[in-house]
Amino acid sequence: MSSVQSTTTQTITSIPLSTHYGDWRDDLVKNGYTVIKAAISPDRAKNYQQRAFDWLKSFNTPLDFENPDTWVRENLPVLTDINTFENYSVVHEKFMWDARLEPGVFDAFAKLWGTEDLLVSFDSLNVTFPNRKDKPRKPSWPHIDQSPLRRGLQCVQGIIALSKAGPEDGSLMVLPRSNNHVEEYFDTKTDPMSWDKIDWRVFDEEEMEFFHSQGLKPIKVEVEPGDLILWDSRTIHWGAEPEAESNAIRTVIYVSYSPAALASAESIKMKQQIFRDHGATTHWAHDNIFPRDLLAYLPDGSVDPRNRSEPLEPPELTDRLLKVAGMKP
Ligand SMILES: O=C(O)CCC(=O)C(=O)O
Ligand SMILES: [Fe+2]
Repeated sequence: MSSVQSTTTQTITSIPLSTHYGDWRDDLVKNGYTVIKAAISPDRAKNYQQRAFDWLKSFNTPLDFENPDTWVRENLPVLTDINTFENYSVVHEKFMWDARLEPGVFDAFAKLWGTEDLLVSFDSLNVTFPNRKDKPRKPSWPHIDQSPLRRGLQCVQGIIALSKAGPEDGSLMVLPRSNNHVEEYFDTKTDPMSWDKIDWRVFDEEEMEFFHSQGLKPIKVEVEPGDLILWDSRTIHWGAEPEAESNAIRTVIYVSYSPAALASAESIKMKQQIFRDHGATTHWAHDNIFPRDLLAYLPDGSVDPRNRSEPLEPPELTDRLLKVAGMKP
């Protein structure tokens, strides 16, 4: 881990949103999540998926997208246990920036926040192969990406779907309306001394009972390529791996924008350093800026000789890119 500390400002006030917009913003506020259909055209989404696959192929392993026998760790660059790629500067590859900057994605967040003066997260790529032969399916991992110390809506996360997700496929699971119950849960069922500053809180099965007893039930967010899922970081969620019947290679890019005005000078400075390093940070864009490892480590702890400190194909540094990256006021 880098020596740079994370920035976390617990004091910022929550972002007020109305519940009477008459569009998807109402669902986001009420249910804690929403899906914007075809934020990107399906053809463009398929093209991004192909570019993600080309990136995986650039490591010159026997990986073959048509042959499930080759869907094993040895044939893949280092990935996390939630099937995300965040090293090798992938976060700053042109295809990742192009997807983030797609007008349908940018405009959705601009509409949500009522401003085009936004910052974007430097977040990862997820490629999840169904029925991996070398790895058991990860059980559910319900969590939120906001500390109990922060109150109200402070971050809206996003997933750009580049593959289809039907009932048997890998996708985001959400507990609708849990965004409106987690604070009550923390206040009535937990000890404030246990509240951590980290914007990450996992719920075990027993804790989930509280929410189930309020009638909340998890659902899988089904999507078509090009759909944009948005959710409140306080909504309980997890990424579900594909079931045995699935043959879809789940491919998604995480993206979150928030108003630049919410970022502290310290957060901007940190973001700029991470951008120069071609590094990745958290799901958040304006705060909770935390550098992820720049180096890719193999399971034995050694640095992957395939490590890359810059993208294969860098993005064009347009005015908009530099602004949302925090490099230009
Ligand atoms: O991959 C997913 O669907 C969920 C990942 C996640 O928890 C997140 O992006 O915050
Ligand atoms: Fe999450």
